[in-house]
Amino acid sequence: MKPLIITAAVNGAETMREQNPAVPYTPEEIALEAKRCRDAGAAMVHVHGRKEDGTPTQDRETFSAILSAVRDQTDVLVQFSTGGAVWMDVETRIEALDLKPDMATLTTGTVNFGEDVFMNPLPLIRTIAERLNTFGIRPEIEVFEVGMLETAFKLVDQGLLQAPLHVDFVLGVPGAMGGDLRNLEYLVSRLPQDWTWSVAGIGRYEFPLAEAAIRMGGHVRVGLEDNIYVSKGVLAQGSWQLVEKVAQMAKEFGRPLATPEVASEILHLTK
Ligand code: KMH
Ligand code: ZN
Repeated sequence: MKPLIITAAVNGAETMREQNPAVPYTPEEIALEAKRCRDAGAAMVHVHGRKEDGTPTQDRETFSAILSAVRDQTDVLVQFSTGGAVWMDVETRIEALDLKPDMATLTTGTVNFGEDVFMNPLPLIRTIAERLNTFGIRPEIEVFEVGMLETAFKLVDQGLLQAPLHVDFVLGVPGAMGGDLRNLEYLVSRLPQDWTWSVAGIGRYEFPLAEAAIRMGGHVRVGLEDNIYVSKGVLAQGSWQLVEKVAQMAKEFGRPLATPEVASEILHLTK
């Protein structure tokens, strides 16, 4: 069976220690968590920058420290967020891309995000795509709504993005597409055969959608960015514990886990 890529979204921009004390903020904490996630079965980590007090930052120096700290600890693939936090402008969001992470996210549309709006108008999407192309970084297309998939198709047609793409379906954000399994099935049905996909179920949708992705031949993202509980009412001790749970599900289903090397091949990261 096809190897399963588990991505650990270890911190995000919104999850704070007040909600779960295990959220890593500093580069050293992020690196330690990345190693634990790798040991639990993750092939990639998705990272946001944080200041000492947890304030989100996309600062280049912070990302540089994160990248070297993680690479000192483990061979896990490192994916930078270009989403940052809802209040950041585009240049802030992409100022660290010249560090050439293994991958970076690209959200292809604007969406309600709880009480906020995650702004991604077309000119901003083009700016990020061009920057990714400049540094030869493969994007992970973040799809919170079906229109974002249409935009990804259009950008491929226009030559700004190169197929086959990897798409991460983020389902269950309040105000965006919900975590109903039928939404995932529909989105997957729209993908060209040679594209790859993962799902990030938000909150209580994390594990049901992970289970579906394992069964459907997709890949899985879990982590404290998306969900802080390992089971109903029980806080996760770290993203590694969420990874561990998905690794166990994969084992029971008979899907082997992708190493970073295998994940690089599946995601066409190897040049
Ligand atoms: N923090 C969200 C507003 C990404 O990492 O690319 C956006 C986000 C997406 O987390
Ligand atoms: Zn993120």
